[in-house]
Amino acid sequence: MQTIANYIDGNLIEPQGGAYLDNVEPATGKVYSQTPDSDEGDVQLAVDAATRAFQGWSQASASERSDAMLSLASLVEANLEKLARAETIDNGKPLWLARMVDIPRAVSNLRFFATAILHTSSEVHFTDGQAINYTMRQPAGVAGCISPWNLPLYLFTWKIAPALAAGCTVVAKPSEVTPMTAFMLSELCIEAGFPPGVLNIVHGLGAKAGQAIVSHPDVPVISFTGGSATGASIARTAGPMFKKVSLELGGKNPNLIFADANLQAAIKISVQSSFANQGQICLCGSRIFAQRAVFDQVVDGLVAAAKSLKVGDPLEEETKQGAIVSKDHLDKVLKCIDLAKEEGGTIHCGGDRPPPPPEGLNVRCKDGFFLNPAVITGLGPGCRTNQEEIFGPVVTVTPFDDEDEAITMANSTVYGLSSTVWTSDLDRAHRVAGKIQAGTVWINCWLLRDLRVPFGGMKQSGVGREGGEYALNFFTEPKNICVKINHT
Ligand code: TXE
Repeated sequence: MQTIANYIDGNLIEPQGGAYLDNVEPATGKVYSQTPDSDEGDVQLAVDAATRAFQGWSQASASERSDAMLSLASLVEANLEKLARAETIDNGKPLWLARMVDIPRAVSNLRFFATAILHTSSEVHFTDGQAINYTMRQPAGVAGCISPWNLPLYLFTWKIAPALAAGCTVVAKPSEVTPMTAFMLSELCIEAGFPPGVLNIVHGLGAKAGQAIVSHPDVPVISFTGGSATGASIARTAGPMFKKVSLELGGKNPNLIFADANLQAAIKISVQSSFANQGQICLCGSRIFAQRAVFDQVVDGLVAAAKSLKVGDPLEEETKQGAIVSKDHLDKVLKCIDLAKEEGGTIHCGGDRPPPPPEGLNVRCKDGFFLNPAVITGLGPGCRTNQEEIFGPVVTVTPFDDEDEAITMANSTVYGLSSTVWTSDLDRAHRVAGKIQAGTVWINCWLLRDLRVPFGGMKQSGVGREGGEYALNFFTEPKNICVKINHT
């Protein structure tokens, strides 16, 4: 059984307390590796190493930082197949998805920020002929980066890449549920000759290792992606310490389908936006609102497509839906399905476990955490099923009559992460997009990403924005320097 190590000051080391957590393969339900159960002592070692390395890294030229990151990116790319397989085993997602999205995206996150810093500009303000103000951007210090389990290496690199590029040194903690690819990245850092102490990876529980990072006085900047309740807890700790905090939290994203939309495309992409990665993407559209004239057609199309998605061994090429990430999370999603039934919802398909071998799952996966994707109707926008984040392969479909009603329903939750609008009316598309409370609105598409654009949420979906300059600005402190011009 493989044992994962912390990566501190350029070395792979055991947790100081010698304690480990079981790491389970979701497709089989079996423990397959051990993860450090790190504590404050391990975080202290990592912060010490990051603090020592800060001087050199923050003052290295942009091209030196860029070169180091590009070498790492090339090694990640060279190990794509190995990393994709590891991600699939650790998380339960289909191998083709890890191969096509997760690992390539980790490479592009590193490359994007490594090259972005070669093309920055500085602000200068001329003040009525009396002074010149110029703004320096200096790395904020040791950055704490805490990432979730749904897109493990993808979101881990989405945080550490801008932090490192900006000149911060990093203490990062991947989710204890999916630690493997971050561990493999630490091995690649050693192979790439990444400078010791610049990136430190501490594995362990959120309430222990995560909290130790968030509350550490020498970590002035925290970037977090995860659940809203955890985000609130982090904000409670970081607020009184006046830390800079970026929180990318949950969502309950609305997907509005108007009768004038290209329905074939709307249904095809809505199946992806509802069920991709087993519905475990913060950007998944979990509430579909369909205009009444096309409601039945949308439901029928979604149900037919959901039933055709092959649920099974994520290592098999034809699998479309892999395993839910953990037993705990599967139980949570199953409870949500029960709640939808209690609330009077009609389950058109899914919400149940696929049959055991020989009819359903293969023998390897008989104890895995699988769930058939569910399409639910008959629920109003205000019920718990339509208000609370489920974060699984579950979508509700609700009819609406006009634009105002659709917008009211879309905005009726505490979340505001993303939204999709399907219409062929250009005016309507812009009108509706302007009124939806969400950090991102996709029109006639979903998850079409550009790494330069602001990414994040309104309301309880988060604080701040990631992506492009937004992320680089977050990891730096602006300093204005005012130079008086004497007119003698
Ligand atoms: O996430 P947590 P969980 C949502 C989704 C899910 C719910 C809970 O609804 O059901 O959140 O998932 C670390 N101080 N999302 O419990 O706990 C933790 O170790 C510091 C949405 O798995 O928020 C992990 O590294 N760190 C989401 C990370 O935070 C703490 C993706 C996320 O874990 C901590 C995942 C603490 N006190 C879940 N407690 C998205 N927005 O993409 C935990 N952590």
